[in-house]
Amino acid sequence: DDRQGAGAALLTRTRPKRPDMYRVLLLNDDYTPMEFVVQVLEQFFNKSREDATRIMYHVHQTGVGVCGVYTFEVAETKVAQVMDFSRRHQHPLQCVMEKN
Ligand code: NFA
Repeated sequence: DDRQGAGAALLTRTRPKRPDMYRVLLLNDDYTPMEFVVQVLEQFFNKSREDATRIMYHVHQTGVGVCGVYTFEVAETKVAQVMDFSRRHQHPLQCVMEKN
């Protein structure tokens, strides 16, 4: 068990548990330029040009693709950054997160 001694009464954990992880996804649309999607993957998800291009074509062809897997706070931040960047450039690109 993960509780011990006086800590059990106070419901404190002694052993840290692995955090829930969240996939961050990009969704395809008919209007966002391919080059813009590649730029997003390089800038916000630290992908190489080659990996970014592969992921972009995967999203283009299948409708959805994984950009990365992060803790809740990091995933939330990535989604907000991509949505804000896309809106500012007037592209309809959608970025969402889902529990792993
Ligand atoms: N489907 C878009 C186009 O043909 C490119 C795209 C790829 C958009 C991946 C969104 C995500 N211009």
